[in-house]
Amino acid sequence: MARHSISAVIAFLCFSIVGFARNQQDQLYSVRVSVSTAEQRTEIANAGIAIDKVFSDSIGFIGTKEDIKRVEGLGFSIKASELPRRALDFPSDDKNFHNYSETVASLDEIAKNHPKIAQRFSIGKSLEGREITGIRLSGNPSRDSLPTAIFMGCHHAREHLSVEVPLKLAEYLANNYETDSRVKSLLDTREVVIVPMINPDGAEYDISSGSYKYWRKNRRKNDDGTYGVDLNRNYGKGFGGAGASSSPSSDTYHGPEAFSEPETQAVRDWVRGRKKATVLLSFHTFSELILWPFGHTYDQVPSKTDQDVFETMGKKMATWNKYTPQKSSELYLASGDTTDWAYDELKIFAFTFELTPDSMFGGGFYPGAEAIEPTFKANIEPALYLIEKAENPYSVLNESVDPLRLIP
Ligand code: 0X9
Ligand code: ZN
Repeated sequence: MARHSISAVIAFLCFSIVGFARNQQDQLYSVRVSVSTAEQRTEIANAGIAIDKVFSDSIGFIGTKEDIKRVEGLGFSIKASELPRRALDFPSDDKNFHNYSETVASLDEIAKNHPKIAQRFSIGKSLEGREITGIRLSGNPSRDSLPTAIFMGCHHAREHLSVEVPLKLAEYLANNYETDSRVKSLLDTREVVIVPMINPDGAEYDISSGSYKYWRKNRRKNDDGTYGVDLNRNYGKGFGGAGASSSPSSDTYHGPEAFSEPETQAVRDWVRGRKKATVLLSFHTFSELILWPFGHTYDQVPSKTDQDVFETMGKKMATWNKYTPQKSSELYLASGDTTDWAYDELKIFAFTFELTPDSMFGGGFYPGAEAIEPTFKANIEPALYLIEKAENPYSVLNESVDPLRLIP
């Protein structure tokens, strides 16, 4: 491929991020590569790199020496700095983040305190046998055909903030049901299902040594002895295509086949069972983006009407959280993610939010517990909007229709 002459490479400062090697012995680097087009970024994604941040003239990722060599081998120049080791215990320094058992306990607590509207459920077990658990919220729990909004977090282990936001959303909806007429009318006419930790094995592994490991994937032991499948490359649409790696050691390893992993199988079967699911939001971190399908191709979704719905909803939600709204492929191609599958197979209007911070300078994957509350607050309105629009997402194309009037 073309060789790229790099003029401006910005030294990457990683003062607020921490790390141990992902396979214990490997030093990790924070890497900046000067690239400016989606095609160049896809070329890097195709080399098995998990791009964390896209700037107008560069991208950032976290990787090993081998990752750096692969990118240099493509002709790109890089600037890398070692990630320092700094003990950042979880849950001591970051004790307000929820580990797996605390997440389950929080969901149990919500269900216990609000038995009429909240029930905890499991969608299946992770590879290491943890229940992948969620909560169903509805003022009409006996009706099983209500329009359904689905929220998920933590496909990627190190993205701990993506657990906190859906967890807080569950608390917010449950706590405000009796007192907030908007929340009450939404829950009385809809079902909200929230699964905050899709990848519990990875999330637990990331915090298992008292230092964050920058772990992304699940904990599959691959045939070559490396660990992990990227769950957000393991879904069925476009599986194995651009921006997904066939190399098991890669952070974007797609796995041996679509839905090879118990975690994605569980999501697939559970989402298929939500017969009236119309909207879905998969929380990730970071970069402050609102993304919609397709991500595995530069092509638009086949329906121009659906494309308009995605764009209208995405841009509307951005007015509240101030994130950048865009079609996923404008960033770089990535195949086999949740949203492309959910839209393609089930025509669910499925979004990815890349939460706070905006960049590595705000702490990257580990922004600190002080990020939890403001990030949640910024995303309340977008979440309520999605729940409102679950009744009829196409109503967004006619702004004169007040969505609350559509509630039967
Ligand atoms: O690469 C991903 O899976 C997501 N970014 S992250 O930094 N959280 O890993 C973005 C997925 C967006 N979808 C596509 N670009 N297809
Ligand atoms: Zn992610």
